[in-house]
Amino acid sequence: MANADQPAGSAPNNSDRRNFIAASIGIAAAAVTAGSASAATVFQSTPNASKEKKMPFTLPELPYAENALEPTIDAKTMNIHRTKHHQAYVDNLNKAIDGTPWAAMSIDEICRKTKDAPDAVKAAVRNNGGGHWNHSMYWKWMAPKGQGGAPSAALAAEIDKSFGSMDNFKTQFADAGMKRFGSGWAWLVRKADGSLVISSTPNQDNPLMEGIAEVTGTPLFGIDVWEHAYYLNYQNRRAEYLKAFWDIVNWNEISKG
Ligand code: MN3
Repeated sequence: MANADQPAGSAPNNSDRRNFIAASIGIAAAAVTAGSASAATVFQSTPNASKEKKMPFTLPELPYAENALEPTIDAKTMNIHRTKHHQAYVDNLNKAIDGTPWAAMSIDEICRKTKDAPDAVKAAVRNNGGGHWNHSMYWKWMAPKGQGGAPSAALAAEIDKSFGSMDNFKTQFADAGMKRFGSGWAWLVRKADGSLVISSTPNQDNPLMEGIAEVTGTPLFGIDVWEHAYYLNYQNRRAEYLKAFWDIVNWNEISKG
C-alpha cells in the first residue's frame, strides 16, 4: 500500500497533515503524490514491484495521537477502527473501482453518484465509498478534550434557531443516534435550501448519497454509531458514548462547513 511507510498512530507531522487533509477532501491524487517518495522505495524493494500500482484512495493519518482522545475514546479502539475497519473500506473501494472511470473521481463525487454506479459494483461502492468518506471526516470531527473550540457565532445562532438551543440540539442528535437500529451514523446536515436538520443513515450511507439517503445535503458533522466505534469502552451503552462525545467534538472543524 502507498502508506506502508507510515506507522499507524505516529505523531502527525506536516507531511502527514497535508496527506490527511488532501485525502479527506477528496483530492486522492494529491495525497498519493505527496506520500509517494518513500512509498516508491518500498515498492522498488519488493519482488513484485512492477505489478504494484498506486490506488486512488489511501488511509489518512490522524491529526492527533491515537491516545489523544482518552478517556472518551481509547487508543485501542482508535487503532482498530482506523487501521482495520477504515483500511478495509479503502482497500475494498479501490478494488471495486479498479479499471473503471470511478477511479478518477473524488470521494465526494463517488458518494454523490453512488446511485448511478453499475449494478455489479454498486453495493461495494456504496458501502466502501461511504465508509471512506465518513471515516475520513469522523477523525477530523474529533479533537483532544479542550482543543475542539466552540461553534462559530454563526453556527451557534443557526443551531439555536433550528433546534431551540444547543442543549436541544444535543438531545435531538443523541436521539437520532439512539434510534438508528443496528449500525449507522447520526448527522447534522445542511440541506440544499440552506436549512439545518438532524438525520441518520444505516450502514455507511451518508447525506451526500442522492437517491439513497432519506435526507440529502452537505453533512456538517456525523457520529459513527457502529458498535466498533465504542464497544471496548462502552460495550452496549451507546447513549453514554453519544453523551461523552461532546467532550471531544471538534467545533472548529464543524464550523468550517
Ligand atoms: Mn466506523
